[in-house]
Amino acid sequence: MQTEPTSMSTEDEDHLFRLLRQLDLTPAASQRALAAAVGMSLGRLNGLLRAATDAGFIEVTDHDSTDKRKRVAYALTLRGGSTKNRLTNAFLKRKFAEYDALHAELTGTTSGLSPFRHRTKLMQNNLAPIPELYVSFDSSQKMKIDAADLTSHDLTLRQICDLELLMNGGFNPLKGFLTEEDYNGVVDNMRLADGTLWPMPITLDVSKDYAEGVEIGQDIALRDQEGVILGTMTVTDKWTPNKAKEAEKVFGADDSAHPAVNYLHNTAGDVYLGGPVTGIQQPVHYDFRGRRDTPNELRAYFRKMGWRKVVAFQTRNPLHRAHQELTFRAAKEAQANLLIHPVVGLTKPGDVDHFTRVRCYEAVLDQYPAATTSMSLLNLAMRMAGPREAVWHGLIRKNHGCTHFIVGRDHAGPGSNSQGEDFYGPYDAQDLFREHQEEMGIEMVDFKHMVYVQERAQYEPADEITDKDKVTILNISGTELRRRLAEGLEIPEWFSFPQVVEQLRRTKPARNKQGFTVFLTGFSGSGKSTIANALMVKLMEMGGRPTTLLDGDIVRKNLSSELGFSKEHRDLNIRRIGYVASEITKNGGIAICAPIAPYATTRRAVREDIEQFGAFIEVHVATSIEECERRDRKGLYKLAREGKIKGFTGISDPYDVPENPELSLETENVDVDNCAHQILLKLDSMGLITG
Ligand code: PPS
Repeated sequence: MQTEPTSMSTEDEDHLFRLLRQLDLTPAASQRALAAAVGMSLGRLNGLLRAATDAGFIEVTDHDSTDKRKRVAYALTLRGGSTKNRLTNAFLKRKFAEYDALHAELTGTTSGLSPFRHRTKLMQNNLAPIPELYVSFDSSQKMKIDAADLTSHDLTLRQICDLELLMNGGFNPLKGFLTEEDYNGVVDNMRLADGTLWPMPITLDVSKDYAEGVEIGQDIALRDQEGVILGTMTVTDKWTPNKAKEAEKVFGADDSAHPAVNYLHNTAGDVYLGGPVTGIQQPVHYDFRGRRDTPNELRAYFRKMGWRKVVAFQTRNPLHRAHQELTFRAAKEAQANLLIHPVVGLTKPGDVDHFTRVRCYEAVLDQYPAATTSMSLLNLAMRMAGPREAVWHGLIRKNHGCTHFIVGRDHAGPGSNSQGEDFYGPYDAQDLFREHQEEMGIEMVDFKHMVYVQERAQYEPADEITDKDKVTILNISGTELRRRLAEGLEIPEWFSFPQVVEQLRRTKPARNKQGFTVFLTGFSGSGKSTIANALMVKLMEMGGRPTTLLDGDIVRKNLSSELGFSKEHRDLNIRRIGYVASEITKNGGIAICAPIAPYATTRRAVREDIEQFGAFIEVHVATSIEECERRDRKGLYKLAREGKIKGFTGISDPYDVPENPELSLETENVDVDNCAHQILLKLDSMGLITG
């Protein structure tokens, strides 16, 4: 039976800590070896083992060994694992206080060392290992099995990123998802309950239903999207947050134009759970494995290379020449080595995907002197919180062993709010960082906007150019770059490296090589199928891209044969068409769809699905209902009027006329060939076809 441990003396806590740590390392050691390792008599050890078993920290199992003294093995339970982590921190804190007191006695000053850090005398602050939340490999194997009995929580993509950085020390000093008290402190004044600076709420959001099934004190298993267990959490807090307040305080406005506010209101669960985490294993990454490093791996690398000062560059974009110049200057200014530290977790919706970006970074890395620069990928889920985000990024980089951090113009900016204005001022992030950098223990290298000065053929900070009226200043904005890529236009060498442009063009070919979807909508008998067929033949005559026709009737036969014409079924039918069209578009083909698609909201959803990958051209085949009924090719209107077909579009079921289609076709006095030709002209004007 498990008994709650009563309050323990410091000495008991130290003994328990030593015992749990030792059992985590050598679960099958003999009792004699164990007693020697933890520095106590066999009698005392036996008493402690019994107490730890009663408290549910360890389990004793028979062990198959020829050596009599090794017939039992001890394994940490889930509870033992989290207790070990808690006691480790308490132990370190106490030892540090003792050290600091001794230091003060000898020198008359405090040591200035922070309490939660492991340190070895000869190691520099930023190079010594930092605490992780993982248990040993042996314990993790056992915990994986024990956790089968726990309630599971399937982590979202954002939570997986957060958990990885919690477990590997990237979010040090956090030891788990925030408790309510810590959360309130972070939201209100960027501080945990104990006063430590921490600007970003790292919370485990869950649905109301899930939260109802979880009790305070319960351990839950944290699993990735394939069900693999990554860690456990002891739930100490459960509360319903005030999301509007969180949005105002953390992101500056409760405005859903901000991607993180949108996430908060429309994706995140309504209830937050908090509590300490015990790490079992890191999330698996199949891509760029050699380029991913934990904080301790990077610290070890810096130690090995003898890098004492390291300046980190955070980015979520491909690197162009301006970035290279900026990072060179930063390294020179800080007299430090350079770490390119791009985010590959979650960035701003619409960003260049991380696969392409990493290929771009790898191409640019050759442009840096190898001995001075390194690159590592950070699996962070960004929030685009500008100033607070900059401070958060700084703390994360400090945990990764960096001494300096570059903050440029509009750091982690989310773009414009719903009034079309920027959420934050361009240098707000630098101001907030500056205010806190001493306390953070990482120095900012601030940069103003870099522009190209043609006459001097070099990049310079915009505010340092004193002869602005005598020189030609060149700059290509992000929007302009996207336009040039989309239209296959030249991207000058002064702006980027040819290898980077090549990678970007591979992922986003010019519009006339990208896939797209033509989506014809209109009443039954309006002429959608006939026009769609003519268009397909014309596109096939031109050649170049595979073309697929997803006509209403064809789809209903091959893809949606079980569906009828209720609103629910029509929506499902259109979403299926949208899914297939988005796959075709993604893979560079042309999809021509011709369903009635009577509801505007469903058409909008399909548009959003497709526009991630290529253009969506909505064509309203605007034949009037009277004309369709007059034609009545299939005799269905007659049956609908007689009430023999229920819910017939235009007769007894609604049709939302498209408000802003890319093209509207009058068909009543125009032949099919001309209608198809009008679509071709539209495609040409959008740069989707040539000639
Ligand atoms: S929807 O609403 O977009 O899912 O409809 P769709 O799949 O395009 O419909 C294809 C054809 O089904 C016939 N039909 C009906 N249409 C509308 N309402 C009702 N109740 C109905 N029942 C059968 C109709 O011939 C559609 O014809 P076309 O000419 O292909 O649009």
